This record gives sequence, structure tokens and C-alpha cells, in this order.
Amino acid sequence: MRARMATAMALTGLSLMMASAAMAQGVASPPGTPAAAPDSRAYLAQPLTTEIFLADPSAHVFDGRIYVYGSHDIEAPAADDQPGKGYAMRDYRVLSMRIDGGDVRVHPVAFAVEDVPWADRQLWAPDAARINGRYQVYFPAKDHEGVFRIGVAVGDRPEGPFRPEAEPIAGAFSIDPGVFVDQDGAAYLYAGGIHGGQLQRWATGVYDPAAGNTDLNRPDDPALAPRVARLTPDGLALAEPVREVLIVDEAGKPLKGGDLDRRFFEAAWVHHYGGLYYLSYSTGETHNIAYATSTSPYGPFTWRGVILKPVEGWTTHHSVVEVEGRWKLFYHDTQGTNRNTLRSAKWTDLVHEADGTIRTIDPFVAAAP
Ligand code: FUB
Repeated sequence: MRARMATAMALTGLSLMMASAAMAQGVASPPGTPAAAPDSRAYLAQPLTTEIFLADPSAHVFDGRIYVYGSHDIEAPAADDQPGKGYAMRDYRVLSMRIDGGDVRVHPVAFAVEDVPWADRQLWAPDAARINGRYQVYFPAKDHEGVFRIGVAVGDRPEGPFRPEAEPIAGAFSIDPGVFVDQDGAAYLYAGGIHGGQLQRWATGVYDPAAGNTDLNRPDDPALAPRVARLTPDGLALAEPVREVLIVDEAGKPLKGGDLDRRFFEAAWVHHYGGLYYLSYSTGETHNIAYATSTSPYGPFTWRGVILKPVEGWTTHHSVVEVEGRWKLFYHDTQGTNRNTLRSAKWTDLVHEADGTIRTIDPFVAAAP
């Protein structure tokens, strides 16, 4: 908790991230400049690369190599006229590395906002999947009316380049797409994020800007939930209307909007382990990566606990991936920058316990004496 105090004190939600760049203390170190962890602690892991800033890491293993798809963070002018405006990413870069973490490569621009006819700005957290032998990147961006939509871009190689489709995916909206390919080959698109991610504006199924920049402001009602839909076999469209992914407590009751320690904020990710589907996500202003389990990819998912305690920086976003029999957590923090919008991707081991829970990870360790 103390780790992000410098920035979190002034922030209450992604809706205020437009202010974050302006208020952030300190100057970004150029990539390559290491930094000490706060409070005499040490970071659990180091950035995968210091060549660029890469956030929201979605990792996949393709043909024996790890590929990390993430947001390419850049220095952007701060502004406070729009939630999240400081997160002004303009292109995607893919990182790849050997299974053991060696031979890290940052590949050339995979595609840029100029390549996407429908998109205007803010290429936020992407994911990728291999479907029918092609590599497809799913990504959110604001359209020319300022509405977050989700697009797909297709390539022949895992590192790109990718050709964006001319239109966003019909029926998909908000941010943070995550694609889960089940054992039977069916692919599911999860998405959503409240506050700057605009999910609250889709509560009725129709976009309503009057719903504002936070949530529904109904703390005793069920929380806003991520959306899911099965994809068509080519992965380019939804095969069905999106539905809500319900997250419930131990008694089967939906988590409430005011349950800030447990309710969904953004960054939905699904993996399958030991016969269960695991949905993990950021809790936003409480800065945890939480998880819930289900026997169906559609849910309902029952809240189980915390995978990752708060990292340095306001946002937290992750992926959970099996790498040749060992499970890994990919995540990000603001090591070396003290800027919420300049983040670096990291990885560490993740342990599934025998009872189906996941061992909680602390992104800090005690510093050596
Ligand atoms: O990187 C921009 C946004 O910040 C992502 O879409 C969210 O998940 C948060 O990490």
C-alpha cells in the first residue's frame, strides 16, 4: 500500500487519471535507468525491457517463445478535460523472449492509430490470440466521437505487423479486451472497465454519455460487471450478444458497487486450471489484482482472493499464463519513472494451491541488509 502513496494520495479513480500526469511527482527516468523501491524495500522483479515503456502485459506462448502484447506508454501532454487523457498511446509494440526469459526482443511497430480507420486516439490494453493459424490482436481505442470501442487486427506472425479491420467489432465496447481460447477451441472475448473505460455508459446496453466518468453511483446495487461473448470461428466478430459476467460472494450474492476491495474495475483476464475457469481483474482504487472462479467461461464467478497486492503506480493490469508447465504472472509498475502513465512490464512465478486458491504475490520484497 505504501508503495504507491506518492501518487495515490491525490487520486480516487481512473476518472481522475487525466490529472495524474499533471500531478505526478518527479521526472521520468529514461528507459534503462534503474530505481530503488520505496520504503527501503526491493522490487520482486525487474522490467522485461528498458528499451520502451510497456504496460498491461498480455502474454502468450506461440511455438516455444513468449510474446507479450501491451500498451506502449509514451510521454504525453497532461490534460484534465477528459478521463484518462494522459494515457495517450499511439501504437503497439510486441515484446518477445525465450521461455527462460532470455533473448528479449522489442519488435518494430506492430500497427499505429493512423492504421485504424475508425480510431482516433488512446490505444489502451490489448490482447492477442492465434486463431486458424493467424495472429489476431484485440485492442481498445476511442473512435472519432470519443467512445471506446474494440477492434481487431490480423497478422501472419506473432510479432506483427498486423492489419486492423476497417470497423470496430460490432457489439463490443469499453476497454481491456481479453481473449480466452477454451480447450474445445471456442474463443471468448471479455472486456470492460469503469470510470475512464466508460463501461458505466453502457449499463442499459446503449451508450449514454450522461452516465458520467465513474460508476453508477449506486454502492448498494450490484457492481458493473465485465462483458463476455463467444467469438465467431474466424475471431473477427461476436457470435452472440455480449452478456454480463457476474461476480458473486461466497453466498452467491453479486458483489456490490460499493465493495471497492472486491468489485471489478478493469483488466479482465481468464485462464483455465484444474477444471476451473479463473477470472482475474483489477479492483481499481484499491489496487489489487483479484480473482474469482467458475465452472463456466460465462460465470457466475465466485470471488476467491487476491493474486497481486498493489504495485507502484495507480494502475495494475496483468495476465496469467502457463509457460511450458510453469504458471507465470505478467504485470506492470512504474519503477524508474514515478509516473502513472510510464510503466514497465514484469513477470514472476504464480502458484495454484491444491485447494484451488492462488498464492498471493507481493510485488515488493525486503531489501537485502
Ligand atoms: O493502459 C491504459 C489503461 O490503464 C488500461 O486499459 C487499463 O487497464 C489501465 O492499466
